[in-house]
Amino acid sequence: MNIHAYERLWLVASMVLIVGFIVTITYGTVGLGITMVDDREETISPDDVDEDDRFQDPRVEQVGENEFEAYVVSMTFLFQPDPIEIPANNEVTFYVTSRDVIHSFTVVGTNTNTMVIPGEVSAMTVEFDEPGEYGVVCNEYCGPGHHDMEGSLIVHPEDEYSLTELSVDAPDQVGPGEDVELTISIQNGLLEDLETTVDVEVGDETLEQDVTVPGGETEQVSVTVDGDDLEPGDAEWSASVDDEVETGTVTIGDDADDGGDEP
Ligand SMILES: [Cu+2]
Repeated sequence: MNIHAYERLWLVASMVLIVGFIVTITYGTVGLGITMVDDREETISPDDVDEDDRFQDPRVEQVGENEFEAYVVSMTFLFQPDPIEIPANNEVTFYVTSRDVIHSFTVVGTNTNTMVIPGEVSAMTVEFDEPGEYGVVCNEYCGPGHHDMEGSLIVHPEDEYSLTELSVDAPDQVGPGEDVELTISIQNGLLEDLETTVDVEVGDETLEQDVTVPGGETEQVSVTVDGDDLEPGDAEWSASVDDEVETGTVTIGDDADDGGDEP
């Protein structure tokens, strides 16, 4: 059978196109690692997000030497936690769920992007090489505040990353000349030990104390400031560990409200 040269050319060209389409679709579905949000992860009722161990306290956790997990809750019109803070050059698995309607969790300028469906947990493992601040947006229309739904993801250089939390128990008031005692709890969320210094200021007095907090544990430090060194009146106090700071005020001497006459 004689086929005209042009006819043959078009036949070949259309075959190439069809093969090209199949190759690109296959690459898009398999090669790029794009998956559907499905039931492989445990499901969760949107009403029970507050009682769920994973999501009642949205957070980042270290689970292995270079492995972290981030539990993120999205809702109209925000993400929790905000900001999300992770270390660079470590594997981070994000688990994201929704409290209300369909959202997305999209880290701007990266291919970290997932749909977030109420009742489902979206999971994806990523590693950021570039420290910096990235925007997190929702790209599924979720209501009138959708355009304001944004969060941020801060990628810290690996050696500057910490998961330290500080809480301070301090008196509101002490009698004249009495010592002021601050009880400082330092929680170390990393698996490695934290060797650091607690800096305490009460009024004009400053004190510091070295502390080692084992990985995953909380250590309490008590710091006492001699009451004789403090002026009567309101004194500001602060306690800091690395970048974490807690502040407050303690009244030294008699409360001005209890009728005492000022000299
Ligand atoms: Cu939205």
